Amino acid sequence: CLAATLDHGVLKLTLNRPETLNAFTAEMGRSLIAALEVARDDDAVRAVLLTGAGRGFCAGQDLTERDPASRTGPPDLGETLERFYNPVVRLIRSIEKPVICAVNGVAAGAGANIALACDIVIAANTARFIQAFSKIGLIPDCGGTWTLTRMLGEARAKALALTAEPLEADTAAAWGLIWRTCPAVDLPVEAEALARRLAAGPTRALGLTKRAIQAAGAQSLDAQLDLERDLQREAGRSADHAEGVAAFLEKRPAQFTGR
Ligand code: LHQ
Repeated sequence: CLAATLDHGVLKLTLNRPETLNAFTAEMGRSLIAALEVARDDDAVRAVLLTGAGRGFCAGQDLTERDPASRTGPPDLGETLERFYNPVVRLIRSIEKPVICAVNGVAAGAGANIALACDIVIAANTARFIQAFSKIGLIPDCGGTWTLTRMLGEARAKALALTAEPLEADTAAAWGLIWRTCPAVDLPVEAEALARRLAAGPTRALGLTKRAIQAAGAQSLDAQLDLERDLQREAGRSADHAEGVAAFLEKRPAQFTGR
């Protein structure tokens, strides 16, 4: 249910249950967590590319799968989030490498919000984002209430979440919810090219950049200047910084190693 390949430093993870638009199962959750832990720990991985097989990206939780422990009563969805979904979102945000999401088709419920947790989202212009939760009496999860509010403001966040109306990918890009769209046929090639370019980059600096930008929303400019000082000190000591400057002075392309 999850295909993983490592090529040119890009760990490509493909949600692979196309007959259900890649709806999430417990097995898929466990596999995704394990793959993201590899991405975090293995130096050979310098970027992650998450996408879906078939015509959809991910339709959220597989609504046919019930937790066996809850057959006799209502399910404990808090437990489901803590076991499967929250670790995925926490990993995406804390891996200090670029995590790119190529949204190839509809992204609904948890599928939408896992996509939006990624660092760079590029979507097929045929894709849609649906906060489907209210249709089944739930609230947005996987950080959706946080992500949507930060990226769009309360007015759009609330309207999307309360109505569950689909948001076209082009509108999502115009609103600043995702980076950009491209024609659906071009998405695999464009996303792969972007992921490879980032995987060939100065991984340490990219990871520290991610950390700094994520910290920015929660602190003052003064504190952020302190953080930039500390992280720039660290970046300045990296082999890739030395290589970047040497390459510039020698008028040649830099050969970054990720260290
Ligand atoms: C599906 C699903 C699906 C199973 C399509 N499950 N089969 C929830 C609970 C627990 C803990 C944590 O968090 C969450 C978070 C959530 O994610 S809640 C939100 C769950 N997702 C949804 O409510 C979305 C349900 N799906 C849809 O509304 C539609 O399928 C969308 C709008 C995504 C796509 O519509 P269409 O393009 O018209 O496709 P379709 O509906 O015909 O779906 C294709 C097949 O995929 C179909 O099966 P079939 O055998 O009839 O061909 C669907 O039953 C199946 N499928 N989503 N979540």
